[in-house]
Amino acid sequence: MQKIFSGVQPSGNIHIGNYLAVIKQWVALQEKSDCIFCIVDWHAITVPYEVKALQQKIKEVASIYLASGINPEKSVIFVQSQVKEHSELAWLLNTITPFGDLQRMTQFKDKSKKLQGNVNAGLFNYPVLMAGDILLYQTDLVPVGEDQKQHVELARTIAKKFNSKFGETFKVPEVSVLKIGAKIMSLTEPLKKMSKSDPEPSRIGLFDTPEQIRKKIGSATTDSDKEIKFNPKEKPGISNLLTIYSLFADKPIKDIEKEFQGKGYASFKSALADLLIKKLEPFRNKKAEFDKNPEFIEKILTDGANRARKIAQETMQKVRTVMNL
Ligand code: AQP
Repeated sequence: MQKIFSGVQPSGNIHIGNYLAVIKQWVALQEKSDCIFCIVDWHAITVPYEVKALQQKIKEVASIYLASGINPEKSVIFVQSQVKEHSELAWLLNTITPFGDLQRMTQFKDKSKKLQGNVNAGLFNYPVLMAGDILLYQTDLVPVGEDQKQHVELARTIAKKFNSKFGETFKVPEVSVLKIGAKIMSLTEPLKKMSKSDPEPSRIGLFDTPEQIRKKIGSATTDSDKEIKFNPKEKPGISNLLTIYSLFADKPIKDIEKEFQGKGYASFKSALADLLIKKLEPFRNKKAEFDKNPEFIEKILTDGANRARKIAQETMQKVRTVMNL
């Protein structure tokens, strides 16, 4: 069976971009693959974070995985920092990763700009840790959003370099990025991607209340004319909303354009808010259920870490042998 690895950072409120581009794909993949879904807390601390809230954020990501339909009996769900081999492999891979390759990473440049130069070495080395995450599990396929594609490509380069230097050790993973929905844009600045770390009301969180959803969709940036037409270059705002509608309704964009022909933005936005309120209801309900029973999530994460650690230790044994460590 093909092996899948992917993850989400517990770095804020998980939004519909994270869900539509990635988590939704996982649910279908787990039927036919061996899946490992990680909560990548070591990545989340590469930028300033709220220390006291971190464990709560980790539990929230786990609730989202479960509420989306990830089955913990089939798939492994675990927290990165509970499997120490991730940091060990990252260090070793650092020694074969060219500095220049890391300097070229778009996400590093974007995040450095956001942090106005207040950047730590962890953020710079983030893609090497991510390569370690993927390669530890002999992964075949990594489903990610558009913004993480470059990092998976670097993981491929690192795997090939390691194999040629030390002998066949790692599988070289493929990347999987959706054709539509791989980059959901900000509601307030539709030329930028929706991001957990951007201020509200730029995103819809999976636990947002119906009132918040209606308000944010109502105030989402659109364009000066009134036509509901998909044209990301000229009408980025409405095109982004059409993409979100299409992915939640499982309907082609062309059909939605027809349905709202001549109806104007207000009526389209109201229908989109209704749809999101309905589709996100299970996330709110499940979260309330899990909040009442924290031991349930803790048990799943402990079991998951034990299963993940076993695979990771096997790979590390091979790595130490070929590197003569
Ligand atoms: N706007 C997006 N549209 C589609 N996919 C997205 N992803 C992130 N933003 C969008 C994908 O979601 C997965 C998990 O993301 P992450 O937790 O690794 O963090 P990120 O890529 O840095 O995304 P954020 O939401 O912008 O988080 P912050 O603000 O914390 O940096 C990844 O596969 C990502 O591609």
